[in-house]
Amino acid sequence: MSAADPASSPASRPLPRGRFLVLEGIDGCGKTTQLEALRAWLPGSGLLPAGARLLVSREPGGTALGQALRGLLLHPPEAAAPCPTAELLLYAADRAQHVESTIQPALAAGDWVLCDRFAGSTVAYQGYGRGLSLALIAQLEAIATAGLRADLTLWLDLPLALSLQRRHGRPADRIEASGEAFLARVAAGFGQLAAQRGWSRLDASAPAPEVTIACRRLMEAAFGRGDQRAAVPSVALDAEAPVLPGAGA
Ligand code: T5A
Repeated sequence: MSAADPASSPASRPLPRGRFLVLEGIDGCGKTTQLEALRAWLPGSGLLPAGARLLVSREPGGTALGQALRGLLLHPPEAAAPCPTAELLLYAADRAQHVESTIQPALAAGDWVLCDRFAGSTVAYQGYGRGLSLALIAQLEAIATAGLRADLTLWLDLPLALSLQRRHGRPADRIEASGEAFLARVAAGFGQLAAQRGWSRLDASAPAPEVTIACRRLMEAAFGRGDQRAAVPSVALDAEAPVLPGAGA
């Protein structure tokens, strides 16, 4: 094949499977802030192969079904608030739909997916927080994710007191309103999970720009840069589906 053959150009070669990146941590730890910074930086970072796109998503709510579930989970009418087991199953349903219809197809096409929360949040909130069976949660995780694991999970570690301070004056959703003892168990659960699953820890109490630089360094260390550099910056796509009637924020 000659060098001039269009079939040999990088754009015509099938892309390698994409990368799955996840941000985890307690409420208010700065995930949304860092997600936006990474959404702006990653496409031109040189980490994505030429032609790969960046898909930005979240749980719950990364699909149309997930948007409806998000409303039921976080802002249900009082009479419709789910009990802990129903809550667990709704998060699992959101994840199953998200993995099968959005994340796996994107990764298979060679695109990268950056996601605000994934399966670790269920272990932290429904397992350590609500006290539901960790063995049952592991079974549900296997079903909902079909074995998908993140290539890199960044854990934004923030003391609970700072999380509460950052959210001061903002209306709490149903999970955030579950009380300080619940949130303390969730925070401790994230610490255990990070150690068990080999997550990368960031000090989320540092100023946001410093946290962003630390996130970038971890991504560069994990995925390298140089010969994969895209000739033109990739584009960032938003996986969030339109809000359905009755679905809250
Ligand atoms: N949940 C989720 C479960 O119970 N089980 C599950 O399986 C899953 C997937 C999701 C809720 O659902 C629960 C967990 C959650 O309670 P959500 O709306 O996605 O709800 O809630 P959060 O993920 O908690 O999002 P938040 O918006 O509350 O927090 P973020 O995104 O972590 O924080 P962010 O970036 O919005 O920042 C909060 C404030 O702090 C400031 C920001 O400007 C903002 O004002 N800030 C900083 N201030 C100082 N220094 C920094 N470094 C800062 N970074 C941000």
